[in-house]
Amino acid sequence: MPHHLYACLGSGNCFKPWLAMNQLGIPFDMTLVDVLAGEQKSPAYLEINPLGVVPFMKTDTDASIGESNAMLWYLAENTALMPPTADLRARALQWMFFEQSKLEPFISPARFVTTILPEMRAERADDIATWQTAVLPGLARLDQHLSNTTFVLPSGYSIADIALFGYVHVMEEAGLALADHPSVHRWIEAVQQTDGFVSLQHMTPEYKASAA
Ligand SMILES: N[C@@H](CCC(=O)N[C@@H](CS)C(=O)NCC(=O)O)C(=O)O
Repeated sequence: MPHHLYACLGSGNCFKPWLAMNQLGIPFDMTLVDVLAGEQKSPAYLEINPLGVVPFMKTDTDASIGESNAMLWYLAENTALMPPTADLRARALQWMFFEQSKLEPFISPARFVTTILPEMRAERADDIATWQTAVLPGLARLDQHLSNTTFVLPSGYSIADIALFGYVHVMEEAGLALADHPSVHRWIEAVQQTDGFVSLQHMTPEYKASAA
């Protein structure tokens, strides 16, 4: 059995392992979990992932992996997406933890109530403003870092880029101005030019890595 990804449409976290498997040419199956309908808390899904979130992965050896960035780490083993030295791997992890602590917790909810459920925008206006402000130091740090490097690590495109790309590339859907972060903007375009890149809009169960 190939790897199996449980995911919901439009999610930056789900997009990360999906993109990595596509770019690596790894065959996989995907099951949609309808988060808007609460399917991630259904007894059937909780049997699969007791934490009740997506993404979740069952590997071809039946291992269970939660956390999008852990999936990236697993998938990148022995591939060009894994940085080649111990210090570069540690720096990849540094940026992947940074993504989960300084960027994703703010961009993801702001995007959710701004773009995915826009009917919530008015009632969550204060929260949106708080998230948009809270993410700015992280975006400024990333922009500064990317001002003198093509990709996050000097060794080239890696899982650190994919982890950051998941939510940073949709920052405008969270009401954040990409134009204020010119190096991030340039880096987004560089990621989109990498071999086998497929956009988030293509993330459906029908789209298969083997068809890329
Ligand atoms: N840190 C986790 C975040 C997982 C997460 O919060 N997923 C969201 C969708 S992007 C979810 O399942 N939300 C539904 C819920 O929390 O009930 C990761 O990177 O995989």
